[in-house]
Amino acid sequence: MIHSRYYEELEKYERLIGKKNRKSDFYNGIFDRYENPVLTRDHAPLHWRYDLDEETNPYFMERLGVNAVMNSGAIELDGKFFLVARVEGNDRKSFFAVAESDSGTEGFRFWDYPVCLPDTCPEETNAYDMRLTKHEDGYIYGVFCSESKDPSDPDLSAAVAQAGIVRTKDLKTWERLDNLTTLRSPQQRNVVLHPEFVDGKYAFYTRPMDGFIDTGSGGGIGFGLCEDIEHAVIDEEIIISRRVYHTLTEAKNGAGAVPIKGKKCWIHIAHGVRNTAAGLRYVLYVFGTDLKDPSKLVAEPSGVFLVPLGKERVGDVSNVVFTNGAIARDNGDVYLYYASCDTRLHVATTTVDKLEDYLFGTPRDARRTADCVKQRCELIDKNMKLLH
Ligand code: M1P
Repeated sequence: MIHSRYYEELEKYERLIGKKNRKSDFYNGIFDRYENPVLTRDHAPLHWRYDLDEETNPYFMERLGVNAVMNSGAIELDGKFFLVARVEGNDRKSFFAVAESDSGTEGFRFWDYPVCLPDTCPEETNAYDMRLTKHEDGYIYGVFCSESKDPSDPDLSAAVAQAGIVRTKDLKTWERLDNLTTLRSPQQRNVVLHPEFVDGKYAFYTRPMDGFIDTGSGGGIGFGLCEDIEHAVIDEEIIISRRVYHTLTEAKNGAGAVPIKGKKCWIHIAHGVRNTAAGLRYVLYVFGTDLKDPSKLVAEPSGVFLVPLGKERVGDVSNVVFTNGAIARDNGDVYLYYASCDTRLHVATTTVDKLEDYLFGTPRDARRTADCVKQRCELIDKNMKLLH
């Protein structure tokens, strides 16, 4: 028999899913934030967490709790919004699960079962942060981090990050392909597949790194081509968004959402990391690349795009915002899904036109205080003329 407490919890759950989400009063002219997160640990269905049977679970205890719901790939299919979320169990293992909504800003509901990917990598301990690419070859690809223990290092936390690749047509049946091999970089995380062929080849944004945490000699976000997606191998990775001293990318950076095709450029929403006395701080930034040659940087506005604010600053890994999914609709509306502190998922909305105005209208980083203050004084001078 179903435990009576289930019905009480179900009512709370349905209230949460049905909660309206409004734009918050945050303003910067670039994007709108929303009052509530779109996915949290409480959005995980009760039947994933509890044994509902009164006989085997007399205290109606969570048997397999969910700790966090965060970094999600995003895709629009037949006018609906789908997220492939990173769900982290109480056991620290992450898995993927599809949540869908009609509006994109509220009402996300998980499907009954999480995604069960073909288990082809016995050494893989953890899988997370899937980017979903609707590729012009007709498949939807999921590229994610496949993490395993580093067998060559006795340190218990020594791990290896690789890019796992799967594909599907319906988010239900998934085919696993070989992990990406990058001949010149021992580890990879934050790998994104470009939606179009480039020179007749599959194009990936990579993040070359020497170690699991530190990117070491990895200079930033890379770009590489491969012939065969089923056995993807990249030889050369060229750096397209560099790490730079005393900027938001100083410690590391990584590709985020699948780039959005604008009118003037490919729009990339990525993350940058710097080190502080309070630990690593992750923020989002935006850059643009050439429509014909997506490896060529054409717009690099100065500074941060989206940072953790207010309640977003606190969570399991504080001072972090991270994105691996955005949806750009045919009418130009953009839904950016970003997680805060590896704990919950939010949405911000904007448009392709606004993003391009931001990309080409925001000054570049002047790199030195003296030049930055000059840049600001020029803006003030211009405004003073208007104001007086
Ligand atoms: O904890 C913050 C983020 O850390 C990693 O990003 P990066 O590889 O750039 O350090 C990722 O594991 C990501 O999942 C996480 O949100």
